[in-house]
Order: sequence, then structure tokens, then C-alpha cells
Amino acid sequence: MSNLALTRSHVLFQEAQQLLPGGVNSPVRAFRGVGGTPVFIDYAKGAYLYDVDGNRYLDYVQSWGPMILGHAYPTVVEAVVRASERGFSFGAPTQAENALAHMVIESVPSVEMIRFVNSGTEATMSALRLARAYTGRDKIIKFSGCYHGHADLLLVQAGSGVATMGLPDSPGVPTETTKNTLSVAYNDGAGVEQIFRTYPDDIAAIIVEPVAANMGLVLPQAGFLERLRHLTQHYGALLIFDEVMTGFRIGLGGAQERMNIKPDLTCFGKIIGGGLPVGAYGGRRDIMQLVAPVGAMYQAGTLSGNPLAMAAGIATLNELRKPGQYALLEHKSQVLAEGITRAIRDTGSAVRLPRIGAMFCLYFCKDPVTDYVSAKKADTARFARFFWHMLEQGIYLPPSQFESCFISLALDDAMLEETVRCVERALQEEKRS
Ligand code: HOZ
Repeated sequence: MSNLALTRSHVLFQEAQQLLPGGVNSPVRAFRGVGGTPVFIDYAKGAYLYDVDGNRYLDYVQSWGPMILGHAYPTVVEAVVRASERGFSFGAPTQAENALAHMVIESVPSVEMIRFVNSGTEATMSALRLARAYTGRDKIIKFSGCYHGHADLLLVQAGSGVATMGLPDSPGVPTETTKNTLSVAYNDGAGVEQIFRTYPDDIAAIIVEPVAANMGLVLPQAGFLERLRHLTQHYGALLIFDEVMTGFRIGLGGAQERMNIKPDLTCFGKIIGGGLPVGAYGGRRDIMQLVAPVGAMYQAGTLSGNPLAMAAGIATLNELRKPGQYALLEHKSQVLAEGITRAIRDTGSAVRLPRIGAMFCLYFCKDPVTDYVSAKKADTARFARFFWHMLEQGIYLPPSQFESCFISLALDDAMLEETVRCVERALQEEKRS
């Protein structure tokens, strides 16, 4: 599957570039972070993606997280088909919205009420509007390298595609819109405290990825999230966890359950829609009561709570709530991580492998990565070579150093072993080139 051969993917990409900016509908998938051109996906089943040229790949992107059960999981497919036979969209309430709301509220104790939207971007944008409405304050704190979607106020020192392309903060975002967005280094609790001392009555909220998964994968250091919780409580600001990636992935109760911290508001996406377009924000009842129509904070959407997306979300969470699922996922993740660690050691490669639950990444650098500055020290050229060696062996990784890999329940022992063998070969090749 040489990238130089004229494949069907190449032909489609050439056409796409005439039709869509960069040939894609979301920048990272254009492969600019690794060079070359993207493979076009034909279909997916279980642990595998199949491209339009007939190649098969073990998928560690999983639509950036949601396909935790594997692709086209039978009960999820059945639920979506059944729902579609009853109509696609009503713009009116349905029972399915109650059902999914119950499931999220039961699984995530900090969430007492929830509002479904269509994407993570909508969720974070709305949660921040709500935090500002609730506190009557304007300033927000975010962390450099964290990515919370592409709303204007959050495109400050953003990770994900912005990091992958090495872009400055986006043109088209008026300074007025971001002047109240204060950016601090991830894991820098002292920096956050300093901002609170400078603006004790002005901070509406801190928004944070409790595990930062848009600059590779950066774990919170001991005490960091606790300090954010303490500072927000002390200064009357809200703590918002962006669990679009970690929610229902690193545990049924997300990062907040794993780390035992109760945020005021949480943003969800990905898994709660089972791969269909869904986001949500939820949290304390007294705060959520400010959302229209019960309160004055306005936010709306015709496709919010869409019946097909609700059906996919319910079916996915039904599977995840079965006993032992997260233990199984942890086991698979541990087996894979141990194998990759061995491969790194045996090949003598300077690679870091942060992991939490079924999320991991490989940083091509010697020193630990704790924030955006250290993440950017990773050697992206080495990563790109490694990526292509993996793709050539049928392993699909995120086409960027600054994204996380995801493990699904569909990966069996043989697939995990195969992945480890491919990592070892790719690391050897990468060292040689
Ligand atoms: N921003 C997404 C990952 N963090 C990538 C979205 C996509 O390209 O589909």
C-alpha cells in the first residue's frame, strides 16, 4: 500500500481537494501531521477499518474515541435501524432523551441534570456561557494544549488540529472574544492560583480536560485537579471538566470517578452518542436550572436529542454498563501497553508511552511530557515515520503526534499481539531511516 502508488484513496483525495478545504471536513484527518495523503474509509466492522482500496487496518483512532465496542456493534446497529424506522428527527421531545439522561445521571454522580447538544464544541461553548451566566463573571481559565472544540472563545493556545498544523491562534477570532480567556500551562496549579489572586472576583470558570488528550496524552500530576477544585470553590468560580474524550472511556463515571473529583459542570460527547453526532453538558441542578426555558441562559438546537443519536447512545451505554466491561478494557490496555513498553526497550527507542485506561500515545522524546511545551518537544518527524510504518503494516493510528490512541473492546489477544509486533518492526524501521 505504497503512498506513491495511484490508489483509489489518492484519486478521491484529489477530487476532494477541489470540493472541500484541504480535501477534508476536519483538519487532522488530512494527514498533514504525518505527510502523504489520507486513506479513504469504505466501511468498518469490529476492530477493523477497510479502505476503498481493499486494505484492512486495526483501528486505534475509533472515530477519535466513541467506537469503544468496536465498529458497527450489532446491538447498536439494531437500535439505530429500529429508531430510524420510526422517524429521523422530530424537533420535539422523545422518551429516548429521558432514557439516555437517566443513564448518564446514574453513571456520573456530579451530573444532576443534563442538556443534549450535537457536538463537543457545542457542549463546551454552552457550558461556559452557563458558567458566565451563573457567576455573573466574564473571565475563564483554560490550559495551553487543551482543546475544547472550535468556539471562538476557546481558540487560545489550543491543541488537536491547531497543534498538529502548528497554527497560531486562528484569524477570524476577534481579540474582543478571547480577551477574557486566560491560558495557563497544564499541571501548573501555582499559575492558576496566581491568576485567581490577580482577578479574585472575575473568574467564571476553569475548563479543563481532566486527562489532556489533544496534545498527545498528558496525565494530570498528583494534586493538580484537587487544587483546581479547591481554588474554584475558594474564589466562587465553577470547575468544568471536559470529558468529551474521557467520559465513559476511562471508566463508566469518566475521569472524575477515577480521580474522585466532583466538578460543577461536565461536557460529554463521543461515546454517549455511540458514534453518532452527540454532545452534552450537565452538572449541578441549581446551575442547570439557569438553562432556557427554565432559566434565562439561552441555548437551543433542532437536532439536539436526535432520536437516532439517542438510540445509539443508549445501546452503547447498555453494553458498557454490563459487569466487567471496564475491567476487560483495562486488561486489554495493560497487555498492549506492556507489549509496547517491551518493544520500546528492546529497540532502544527514545519514546514515552503515557496511558490511562484505554487511552495512550507514543511521544518520540526522552523526557516526560507534562504540558504543551514539553509535548511540542516531541520529534514529529520521527512520529510521522513511525505512523507510516504502522499504516503499511495495517495499523491505523491518529495521523498526528498531538492526538491520543484509543483501544476498543473488539481487540482480541491475537490483534493486540499483532499490534505489538508491528510496533516493534516500526520502531526498528524508524530508527534505521
Ligand atoms: N479534533 C479531533 C480529535 N481531537 C479530530 C476530529 C476529526 O478530524 O475527525
